[in-house]
Amino acid sequence: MQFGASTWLWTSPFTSDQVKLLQTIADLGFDFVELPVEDPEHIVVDKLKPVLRDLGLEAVVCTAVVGERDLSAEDPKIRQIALNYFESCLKLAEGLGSGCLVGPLYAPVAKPRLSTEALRRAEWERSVASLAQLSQTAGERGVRLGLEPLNRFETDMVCTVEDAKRMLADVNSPHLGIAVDSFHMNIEETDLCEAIKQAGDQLVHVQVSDSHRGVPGDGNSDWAGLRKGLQAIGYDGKLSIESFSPDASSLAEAVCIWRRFAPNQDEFARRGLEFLRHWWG
Ligand code: LER
Repeated sequence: MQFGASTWLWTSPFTSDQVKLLQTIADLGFDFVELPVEDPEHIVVDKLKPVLRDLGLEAVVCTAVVGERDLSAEDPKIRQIALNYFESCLKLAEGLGSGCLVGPLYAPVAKPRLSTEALRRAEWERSVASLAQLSQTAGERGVRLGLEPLNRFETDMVCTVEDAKRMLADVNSPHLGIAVDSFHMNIEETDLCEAIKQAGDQLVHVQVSDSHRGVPGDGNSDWAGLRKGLQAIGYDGKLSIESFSPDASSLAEAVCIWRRFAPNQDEFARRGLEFLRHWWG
C-alpha cells in the first residue's frame, strides 16, 4: 500500500510552482501526492514532473467537479465544458504518470435537491453517455477513471458503491472504475467491509479521512471494517488522505469544512499518516 496526501489539505488552488508544499509532503514521509486540478492551466507537466521525481513522489490526479463541469446537464454546451475539462485532466494524468483520474465525474459536488424520478433518470442517462465518451479518451491515454460516490449532501446521483456499480454497468467500459472516499462511505454505506468487497477489482483508488473529515484515527469510522475489506480484495494500490483547509478552498465551502481538526495542516497530515501506517501495518 502506498500512502499519499491531497494538496487540498493545505491549499487551493494547487499550482505547479508550489514546490515548497510538495517538499513538505515528501518530508512528512508520503509516497505520493494527490493533485486536484482546479484549473488545468495551473499545472505545467514539464515543470512539475522533474520536481516530483527529485522528491520521490508519485502523483494521482484528482478532479474538481464544480460549477459548469456537469456531464449530466441538459445543455450540450455545458456537457462539452465538462468534457473539455476532464480531457485536460486526463492529459495531465498521462503526463504526470498518474494511473487514474478520480472524482465525482458524473455531476458537480453540492447539487442535491428533491427531484422527480424522470429528471433524475434523464440526468443519469446523460452522464452515462458522456462517461462512455470520456472512458474512450481515458483508454487512449492509458489512464483509468475512478468514479467517486459522494454523500447525500453533495450529490443525489451516486452515493454508494452499489450506485457506482450500476453506473459502471451502464457505461460498460474497462477504463471506468470506482474510487472510494471513507468519509462518504461512513455516511452512506451499511457496511464498509462489504462495500469494498462489492467494488472488488473495479476499485482503482482510495481516499480517507475520519467520520468528521478530520485526522484519520480521531473519529468514529469503522477502520477495522475498511481494512478487512481492502485485505479481502487484495488491494495494494494507493490510499490518500483527503480533507480540506478551512482557510483556502473553493471546495471547503462546497463540502462544508468550517472548522480546524489540528493546530495546523502539517500536523493533520503527520498524525494521519502515523495512524494509517499503524492501521495497515
Ligand atoms: C468532495 O466531497 C470530495 O470528496 C472530493 O473528492 C471532491 O472532488
